[in-house]
Amino acid sequence: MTHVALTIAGSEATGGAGAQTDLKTFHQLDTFGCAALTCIVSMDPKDNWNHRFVPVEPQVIADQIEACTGVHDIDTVKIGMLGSPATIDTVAAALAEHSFANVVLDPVLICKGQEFGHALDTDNALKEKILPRATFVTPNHFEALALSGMDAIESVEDLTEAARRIHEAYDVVVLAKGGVVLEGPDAVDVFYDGEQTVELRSPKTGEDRIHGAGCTLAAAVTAELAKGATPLEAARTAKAVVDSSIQHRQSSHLPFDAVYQRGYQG
Ligand code: PXL
Repeated sequence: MTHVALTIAGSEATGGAGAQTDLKTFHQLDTFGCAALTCIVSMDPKDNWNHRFVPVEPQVIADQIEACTGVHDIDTVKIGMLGSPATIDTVAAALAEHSFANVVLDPVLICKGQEFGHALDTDNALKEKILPRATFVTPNHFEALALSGMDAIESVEDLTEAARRIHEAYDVVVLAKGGVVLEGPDAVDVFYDGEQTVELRSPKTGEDRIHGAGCTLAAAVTAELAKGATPLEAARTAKAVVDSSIQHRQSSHLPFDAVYQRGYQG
């Protein structure tokens, strides 16, 4: 029987990030993916690809989660972009109702082209209502600063300290991503589960950010947990999936390339 993974995330129409990317990642990792959309993002070619953001009605989000959980036995979910306090309330209520074994949170506070103020709006609600229900969180550099309360993260040691603080504050497994922000030849992620600290490294493929890398990492963790992997195994596989998806990246008219999961062989 194929394992099922649910993503509760936004649609990024062009296929580079969000629920589209989550479903491709689930598929590549042999899990049956389903998706409850929280918002519709349409990047604007006439406005420097900034995000046009339309939230999905709270009741429609609840209905989608009800459909997915009614149709399938689901114990592992991924949460991506939520984008508004009303959406956060709806998703928090669904998490309370279903008590999924694994809740993987990509704490999307801001993404390429998004207005800073808009992301700040949801910041506190996410910390207050979603993070306490997460079991695994995958902050990037910016999100690790916001969630740890640290002033700067400039080294792998700082990133490790951030992962520890986030674990302590929210009792979650943390996979903190250094990405291209930390200097050095490698892209370093730090895994911390309260006992083990593990640095996951791969050579940087360039100094540019790749669209959808964060979504892919969290989705791959989700797929692996759904199949029964331990959190550390899931993190290791996810790092390899992101690496491969960056190698096989898709270029387009956007100023940045997007991940493509197709090449990952496992
Ligand atoms: O990469 C973060 C992200 C997540 N979800 C949606 C997005 C983006 C960035 O564009 O549009 C829907």
